Amino acid sequence: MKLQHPYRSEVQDARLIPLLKIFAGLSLVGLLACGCTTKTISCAEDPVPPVPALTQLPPPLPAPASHDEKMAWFREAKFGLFIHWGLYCIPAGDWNGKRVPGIGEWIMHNAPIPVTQYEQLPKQFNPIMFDAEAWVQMAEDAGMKYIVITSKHHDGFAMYHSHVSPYNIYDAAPFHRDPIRELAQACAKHNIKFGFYYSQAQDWHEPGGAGNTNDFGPDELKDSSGAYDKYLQTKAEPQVAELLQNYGPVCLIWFDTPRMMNKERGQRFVDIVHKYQPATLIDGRLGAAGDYTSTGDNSIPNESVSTNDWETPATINHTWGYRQDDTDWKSPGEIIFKLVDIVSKGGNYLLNVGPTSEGIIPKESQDNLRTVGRWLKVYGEAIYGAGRSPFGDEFGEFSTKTKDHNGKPVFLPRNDWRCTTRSGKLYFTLFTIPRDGVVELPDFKNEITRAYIVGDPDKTPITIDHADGKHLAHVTRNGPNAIAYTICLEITGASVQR
Ligand code: JFZ
Repeated sequence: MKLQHPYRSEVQDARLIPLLKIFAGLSLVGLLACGCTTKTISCAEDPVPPVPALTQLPPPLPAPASHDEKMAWFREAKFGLFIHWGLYCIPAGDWNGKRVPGIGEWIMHNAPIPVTQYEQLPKQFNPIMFDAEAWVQMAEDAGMKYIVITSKHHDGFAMYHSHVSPYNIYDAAPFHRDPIRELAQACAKHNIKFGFYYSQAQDWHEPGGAGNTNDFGPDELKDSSGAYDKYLQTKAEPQVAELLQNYGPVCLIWFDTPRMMNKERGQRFVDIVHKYQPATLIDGRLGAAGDYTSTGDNSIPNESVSTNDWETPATINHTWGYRQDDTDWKSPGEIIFKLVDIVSKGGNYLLNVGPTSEGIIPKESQDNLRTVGRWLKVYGEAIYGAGRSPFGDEFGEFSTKTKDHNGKPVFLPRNDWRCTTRSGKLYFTLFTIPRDGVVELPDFKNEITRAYIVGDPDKTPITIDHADGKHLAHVTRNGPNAIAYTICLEITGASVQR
């Protein structure tokens, strides 16, 4: 049974937690077998997860010897879990009974909610169903290799136990736990890389932070008066230093919306990262050079990118932070297509979930991600550490007729198949298989020494005809794992000869 939204619940008092736990325990022994004691508390199906004991975290990683060494895990990982979790999941898209349009984590800005009202939210933030182990297990089941969570979003509220500002989940909320610490621990146990989103420039809670012009006036004034630098030096920079010192190895820091960041300010963050954890990657939205680039949200390039490492941050519905009205989930098939598409163009896919104020990742996101994970169990060798497509025609082409509103030709994507590579191997993931089972693949001169469906333990040969400047693969439709098949063509030579 689903828990009621705590925003509307009567049970918001920390003093009730021990009671809740007793109820949960009792429910386990069957005394409450028929369900909940109140609408808000646990029931037999949903026991409150135990609070994990704190264990030692592994030390940070040593300084990498080269950029390639630094990027190695990222190039292998390909698929990561983004988590946007913060106070905004309490209103969940509604404020004072009205729906506030826009992405959920922007509700303070969009409503707008005055800072004096928004800062009352922590008092009712008590996500007792939060279970770091379950979240990380879900990421693992989904085949994701790294997790990036909002340690502080634009609203300025730290989701960890910060000693720099009391505006954090440990000190200001009845929860009185550090979910980031618990996640760091679970990630270490499951061998999943762990990193942080940190909003360095925008901080709507601080007079000197960028973005809150309603409460604190125009940003230019904060810049010229020195208030912005004061905010950076007394909150943002020390908080980033905390995150790098207290949570074990940090795989990356995902800075964002670099308003008023200049070279000098950006460099201060770079220096902090290098000082405490030289192996930590910096994304492309700091305002100073990072280690890889982030595309626009949900945007996948039309072509292969060979010049730099990159990542597409993407939503699984249409918001990052939880909104109760957004239930338009991307299907497992859509997610798999995007993942293969991104990998075939040389990038990573950082796919977001928005947990609720109870601490639960919406079930539909979990189900869809787990389906993707089952597919990856079979076809993962075409994804993890795989290289870009040596072709390119499969991505589509610009229309010669249709123009967009800027007068530029529209790109017409094709999505019949995508190709990823490992040395001596071409992986064709087939998204459309014609009725006769004959799939047209591009021409190349290398000899095919073996062809089979990935995951087939016998590697039963599939027929590939080569004639008239194309390859024709003969495959069976509607076999197992039918969301998309990946076939492997083993070829001679170090690279594809066209
Ligand atoms: C930012 C945030 O404002 C948003 O709340 C969310 O955290 C998202 C992941 O990042 O929004 C952006 C930032 C950059 C672009 C688009 C949305 N961009 O470069 O296209």
